[in-house]
Amino acid sequence: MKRILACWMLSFLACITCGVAQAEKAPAAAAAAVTIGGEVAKPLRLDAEALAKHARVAVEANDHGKPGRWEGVRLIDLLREAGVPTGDTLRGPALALYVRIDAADGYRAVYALAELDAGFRDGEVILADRRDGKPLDTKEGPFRIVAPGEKRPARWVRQVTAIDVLRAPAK
Ligand SMILES: Nc1nc2c(c(=O)[nH]1)N[C@H]1C(S)=C(S)[C@@H](COP(=O)(O)O)O[C@H]1N2
Ligand SMILES: [Mo]
Repeated sequence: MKRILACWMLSFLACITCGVAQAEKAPAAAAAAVTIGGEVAKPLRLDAEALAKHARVAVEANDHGKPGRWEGVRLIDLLREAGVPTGDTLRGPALALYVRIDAADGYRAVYALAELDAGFRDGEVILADRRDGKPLDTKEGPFRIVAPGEKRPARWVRQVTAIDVLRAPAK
């Protein structure tokens, strides 16, 4: 009888600890991904593993006069994977599309889709996950937009959670 009781108590304790551990893990796992949605053919949820499958690029830029080297993936490559028109197909009605970047703290900024496409502009806008060889810290990451061509880093959205393609409404 004693044995049965001890066994029951052990499994009860194991259950509780396991439950607590999972509850603690859940928010961190949810934050470590970026969704791509809105007017896209194929909505995506990108975590570090999914991002690693894309071509990596490195950009050098100044953040308030402080030089840095960020690594990540071109935003336009992610949008293309989501089925958004890019390159030669980015024409006509697609020029009314814009991209809203949302952050965990409620901050948001937009880019016109054409601003992100190499057929229109130089200067790659990237979704960065590393700075100076290290993963981004919690204030900046895990994912941040870096747009080296900008004179001020105000659209370099930190803690990116969602990227949505929207259409400017008709007048
Ligand atoms: N999530 C988020 N990203 C943000 C901001 C913010 O308040 N929240 N501020 C922006 C502004 S106005 C600037 S100047 C830069 C500042 O970046 P830093 O904190 O790395 O210097 O981040 C931009 N990205
Ligand atoms: Mo700013």
